[in-house]
Amino acid sequence: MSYFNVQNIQFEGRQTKNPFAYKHYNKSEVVLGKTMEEHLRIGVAYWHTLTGGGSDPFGADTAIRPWSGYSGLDLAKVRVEAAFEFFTKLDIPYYCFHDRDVAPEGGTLKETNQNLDVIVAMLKDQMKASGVKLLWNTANMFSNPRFVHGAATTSNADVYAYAAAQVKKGLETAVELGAENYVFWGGREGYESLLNTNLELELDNLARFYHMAVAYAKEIGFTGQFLIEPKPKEPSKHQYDFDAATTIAFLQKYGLDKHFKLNLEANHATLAGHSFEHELRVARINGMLGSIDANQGDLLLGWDTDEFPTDVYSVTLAMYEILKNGGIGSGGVNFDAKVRRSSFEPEDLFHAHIAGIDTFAKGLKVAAKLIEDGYFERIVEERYSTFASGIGAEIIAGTTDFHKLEQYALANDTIRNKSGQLERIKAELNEYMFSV
Ligand code: XLS
Ligand code: NI
Ligand code: NI
Repeated sequence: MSYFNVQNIQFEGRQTKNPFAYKHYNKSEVVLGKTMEEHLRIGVAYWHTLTGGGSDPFGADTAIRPWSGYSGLDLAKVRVEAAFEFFTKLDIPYYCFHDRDVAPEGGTLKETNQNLDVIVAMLKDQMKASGVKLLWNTANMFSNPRFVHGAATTSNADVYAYAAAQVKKGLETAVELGAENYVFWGGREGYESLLNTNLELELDNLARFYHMAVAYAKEIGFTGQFLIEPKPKEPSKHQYDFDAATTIAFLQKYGLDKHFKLNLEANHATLAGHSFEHELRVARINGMLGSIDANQGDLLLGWDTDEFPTDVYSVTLAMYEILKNGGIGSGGVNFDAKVRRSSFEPEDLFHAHIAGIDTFAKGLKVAAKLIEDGYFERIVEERYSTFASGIGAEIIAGTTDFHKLEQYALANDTIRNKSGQLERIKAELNEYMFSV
């Protein structure tokens, strides 16, 4: 049985006119000592590609899918088969899911868990047969109305307990399927108004929740990496894990920083008023860069549009951060991205992933060349050269104080700044992108 009328996607290089082929992603090509497949660790997001149907707040689903026409657990089963055909045809190594993407909720928590068990058993068989692995799973604690006030930051202890039970099951699922990471994204972990919110209690409870997750992971032998995915807003008006810096400070305050890293998403960065590379840099210099959700937003729209990433410029700078991090570790490049509502045919799912994957392959190659040439390293070394000797070296060595620095400044009447030369740098960066 075949669900997609598309051949296996293979690398054909830049000359090909075949839209169902990779032009840059050559999985076995070695770049800086590792294959592209090992560098990128590409994953497909189940929710957008298998579960989502194109609805928006103003209109119904538009997507034509091979599984349209099924419902309930039957739909979930057909999706699993279609999913693995899709992953295999794309020839990518990973996928990611929320519990509720793969299996429907039942009437009670017990029934819901039973539904999940049926599907997880199928996923396990399919993973074994195909070799496709689970990059991460997570719990959807935002769609069901019970989470109206949050999950681990709810005002209702019964909901808190339900959320804990859900994550407990999620961690068991992670062990069962050999997930390499487990993600927390707190869509409803935030607040609407301070007028009725105990901000301190909610944050303390969130930390308690994470500590209990860490303890349970240890208890059941889950050795994957815990990840938190920051986002500033949507659906919450103010989300607690606002951005990388806020999340790192939270983890440090509550003694959780050794147990967690960050899963950073491009469109969440831009919603927080940052570039993607800013978020990656902040995580990297704090040893917290765990994984990425690859997508892009629209500068003309103020929400999480989750478009497939096609911006070579941004992706090159993101890949530069990942390479400087020494790689993405147990994380990967998860395409948390959806086809546009008007791209409703099944083939569009292939075009979208090919576009995103080729953009990352190109970004990887350009970033590798920049690193080989020591391009940014030279710029930065030169720009900060005043800290390499003289008074600057003393500042770095920690052998100065305000008295000494005042003495130096009083005797130094000729401060000379140099140009930052940003325009020249951008022109040269363009040349790297055109030529690699
Ligand atoms: C939503 C988030 C979500 C997480 C997983 O904006 O990106 O999809 O990646 O819960
Ligand atoms: Ni995401
Ligand atoms: Ni998102």
